[in-house]
Amino acid sequence: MNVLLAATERSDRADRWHRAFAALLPDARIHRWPGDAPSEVDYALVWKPPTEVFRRVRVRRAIFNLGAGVDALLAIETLPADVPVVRLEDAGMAVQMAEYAVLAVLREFRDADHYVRAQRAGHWSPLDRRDKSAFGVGILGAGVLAQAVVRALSPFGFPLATWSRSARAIPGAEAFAGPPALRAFLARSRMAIALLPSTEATRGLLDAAAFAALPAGAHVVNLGRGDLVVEADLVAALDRGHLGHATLDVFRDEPLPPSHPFWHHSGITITPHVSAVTLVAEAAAQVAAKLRALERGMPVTGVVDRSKGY
Ligand code: NDP
Ligand code: OXD
Repeated sequence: MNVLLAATERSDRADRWHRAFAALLPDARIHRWPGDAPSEVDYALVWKPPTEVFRRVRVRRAIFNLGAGVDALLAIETLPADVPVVRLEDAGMAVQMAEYAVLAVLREFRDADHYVRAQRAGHWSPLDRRDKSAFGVGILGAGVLAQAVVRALSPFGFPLATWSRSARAIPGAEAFAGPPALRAFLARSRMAIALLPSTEATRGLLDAAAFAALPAGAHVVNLGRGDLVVEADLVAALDRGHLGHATLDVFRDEPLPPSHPFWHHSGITITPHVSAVTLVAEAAAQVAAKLRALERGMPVTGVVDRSKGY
């Protein structure tokens, strides 16, 4: 079996992927892009591969995306249309997303920033307890990662809701589905946490109209992809005081350019795409197990529906 590894973002990481797959797939010949790529392989294991990969190498069985989001891969015009694309599902990312979301929600609900500022100013400045029943947390998305966020937030007793393309019943969360339900979903979301993929239908979804539909003082958290948010509309909604805060982990341009206004906006907290990092050992084990299942003629989950874009 011939396998091509094209994970070229960082060479130290590519070495780690190579070692992990070599250990998990001892019968496979693992070729590295660009070094020793043959003209044909059975499987390709890729993360943000250059366009040239699919021009030079024919993939016969399946392409594994070494990440959960497939937007970058599906945007490659040379991606073969007839080869299944399989994405990562959880692989150690769900618990990380849950941690991040809980941190963001509790930081806001418990006024952590206020107390940091008060301590710095030497002020003893207790605030009234917030009304939890009025502190709706809405998660845009109801997939693998969103479900982990719902499970992690459930014990705290916030009114939880999800919004997805199709109706999804997740225990402990009110389910909203489809564009007609978006306004009502946003209107009850004091915190709105985006965990959507970037697709034709979701790009620019969080725009001026969406922000206006959120309650006054709302906090937007984007953990999905940067292009879900219309950046100028977000800054405008923060500047006019309708939105209280934004916590952003993903951006249209990554790394976020040094001159970008988000860096120094007092209403924005930034992290550098770390809400859920890909863990090489867990991810490689998942990919290797699916690859072996395909070799046995078994079906696998996580096959991307290209018509939906995720
Ligand atoms: P899933 O495919 O499991 O879930 C996607 C969810 O989005 C589904 O509930 C789906 O609805 C919903 N959705 C898709 N399109 C629409 C739409 N047009 N309207 C409403 N809902 C929609 O993905 P994951 O949970 O595994 O991952 C989600 C995203 O998180 C990834 O695509 C990636 O972009 C991002 N990500 C970010 C990371 C980070 O570090 N910041 C790390 C990993 C992933 P339905 O249930 O009906 O299908
Ligand atoms: C992913 C990511 O999609 O790292 O896995 O964002």
